[in-house]
Amino acid sequence: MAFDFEMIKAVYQRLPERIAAAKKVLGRPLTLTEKILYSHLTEGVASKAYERGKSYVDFNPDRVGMQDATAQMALLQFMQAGRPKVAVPSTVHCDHLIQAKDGAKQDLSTALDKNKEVYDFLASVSDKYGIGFWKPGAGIIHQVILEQYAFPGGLMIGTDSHTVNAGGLGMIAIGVGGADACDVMAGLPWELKFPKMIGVKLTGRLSGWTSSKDIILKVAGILTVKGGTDAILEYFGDGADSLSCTGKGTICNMGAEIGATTSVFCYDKKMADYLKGTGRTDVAAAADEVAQHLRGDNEVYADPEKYFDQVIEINLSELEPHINGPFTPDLAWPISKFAAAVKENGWPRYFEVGLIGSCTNSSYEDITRSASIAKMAIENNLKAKSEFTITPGSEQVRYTTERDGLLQDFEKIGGVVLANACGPCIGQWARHRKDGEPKNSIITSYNRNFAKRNDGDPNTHAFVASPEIVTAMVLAGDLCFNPLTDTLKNEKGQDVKLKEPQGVELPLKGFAVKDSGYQEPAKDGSKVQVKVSPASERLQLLDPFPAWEGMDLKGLRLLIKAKGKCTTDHISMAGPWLKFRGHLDNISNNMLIGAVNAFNDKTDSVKNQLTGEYDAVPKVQRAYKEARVGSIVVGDENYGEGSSREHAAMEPRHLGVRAILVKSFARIHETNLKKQGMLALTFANKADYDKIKEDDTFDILGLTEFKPGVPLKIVLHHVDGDHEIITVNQTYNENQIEWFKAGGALNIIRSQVSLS
Ligand code: MIC
Ligand code: SF4
Repeated sequence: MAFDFEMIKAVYQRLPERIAAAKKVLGRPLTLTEKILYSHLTEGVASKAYERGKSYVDFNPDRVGMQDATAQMALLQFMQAGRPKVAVPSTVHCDHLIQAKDGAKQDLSTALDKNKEVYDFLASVSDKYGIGFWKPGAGIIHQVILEQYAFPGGLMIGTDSHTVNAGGLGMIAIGVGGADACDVMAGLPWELKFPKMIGVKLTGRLSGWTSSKDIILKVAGILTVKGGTDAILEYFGDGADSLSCTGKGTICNMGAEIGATTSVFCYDKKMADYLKGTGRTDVAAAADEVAQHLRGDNEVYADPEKYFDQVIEINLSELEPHINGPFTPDLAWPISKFAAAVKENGWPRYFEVGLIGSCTNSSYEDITRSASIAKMAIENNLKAKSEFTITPGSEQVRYTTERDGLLQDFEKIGGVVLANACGPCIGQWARHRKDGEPKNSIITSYNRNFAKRNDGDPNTHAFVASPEIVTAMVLAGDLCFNPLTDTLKNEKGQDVKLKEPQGVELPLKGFAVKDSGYQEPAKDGSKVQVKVSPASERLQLLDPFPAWEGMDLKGLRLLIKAKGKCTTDHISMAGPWLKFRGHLDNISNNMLIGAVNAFNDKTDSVKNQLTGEYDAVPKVQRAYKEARVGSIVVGDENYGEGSSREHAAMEPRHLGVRAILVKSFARIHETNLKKQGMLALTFANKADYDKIKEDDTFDILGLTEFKPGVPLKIVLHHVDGDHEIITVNQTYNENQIEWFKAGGALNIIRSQVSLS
């Protein structure tokens, strides 16, 4: 498999010089984050120190990863950039579009049939432009990237928020929108606000029931869903070095849930072992040669408060297993307190499904630890009391764990092995609901648990835990069961106390796979035809968005004032809508249908100011578009949290929303809005959110003098004839202002290509 050894060697060759230069400009020892970022500057060797959390900096990433649900839009944009081939190694992974229903084999064959048009498009686009293609069933993007491509000291971007998983292999890996990926594939620099740095010192050792997942569940509880915004988490300490490479990956993966730009671990023996175990002995040897550059400097870790913006310390020896939820991944409960919380809050105690696996937790170690519990169950006449599903992260893991008899252990207690794909994690789940109470619970080893995410049902309370805890819980079917202290009754009426799970980090007989599902692109793609039928419901070529009209925006109507959590799942729901990810007009029919209207507490019901009637959000916006009336969306804190899907920015752009005004943004979503030529604004005074009335009209002033760092003004015209002026902040730099003026970043690339 092509893992670009030459490229990796070139990165390692320039590391020493670039790191030495960065040390000179900063005049102090460096964190690992700084070493990797400064050695990937577009300007080459560092000429100055960048301000953390402020300076926008251009980088050259080494690689791009795309999953099928976001790759469609990324590649539709790339096709417009006019380049014959991608400028950096890139891959597409078909993982999001496979629905879980009957089990791996049947579900995969249904998906191949149903999504044929999209898979054919992605395969041919990849073939044409030199992009590696991982077929449906090959695995989930982040697991495959960890196994095949990630390398210590590298910088990559990916069109999925959990791209950060590769931090487990010492890479700075960052989730972005498709437009960013398009720029990098077109050979342009990639811009990022230089991050702040949060140091996480791990001491002690994990033992017993506690696993790596519990570290990130704990960190999420400490930092909350916003606490990592614009920051990179760097893990260090002897506790960090003691974790398996895939365990490190789990921690980095779920770092997306605290809004972190990414998370990273230092190169160590565990990473070397994983590289060797996955057939990359030469990468391990090359990394060993520059090992001191692939870790932060010792002085930094000896006195972390001096170098990081914030330091968190966790003693692994004292860490309890955690269960987080419901409805938000940062509601963290140590298992000893969880049963009481379930009872106090009246959460449905007897859960219907336990789901393990996903890109977060499907390593060989995860599967062996969970299977050790399944084995104990078999030996003690215990069976799953709820439904139980297992999602392997890649064909390599699936093949190997089947060879080693582990998947069979799950099946023996009632488990169903699903396809190597996202499945229920992204709402691709034909869930078998029993009749009964609508209010219900599920428990997963995934990373996100927003309302409606897994099955589209707002009554489903989803909880997140490690796969071994989920497996143990499944034997009880009861959220109040604590495997550390409680016993289970088996089929013979005997009390059984589970022993601690046992795992193996890497397969003793090595990994194996028969058909990994990889397809190499054509050497010369110039003759390859990319076909998109004009009649397609699932794919639509993009038309450029119109440029800014050169004046302040006046007379805008309020589309919705969203109240509370408004994640990308609320703005552009996944599940059944994933099928329209390549068709902007069709997917726009889901725009903001999950957001709660602050004026009536309903979802998908807003006032059409032209008729005075309440109607569905996309319908009302289409009416404004037709009447050529611009509109504005108002939101709460951390608006756009979660996914990297740029559809959440493109849909409002396509339907004629002009500005999104919120208390605060999640990083990727804010950038996505800017890229698409939208105005992403925040209240200078958060209390002004309360001034927005349902029937207001809005003028946005100051656009003709749009400058970095200068706030804009918005006039609120109330229906009683009064008006108020509020100040709104913006974080656009010079470049981003040009995107706004041109009507989107892609319009600029396109004009550059036509000039050259
Ligand atoms: C997710 O976990 O929410 C997704 C689905 O992987 C998204 C990407 C998408 O919406 O396609 C993500 O995390 O970025
Ligand atoms: Fe897929 Fe879920 Fe991972 Fe997103 S978080 S990539 S949907 S498995």
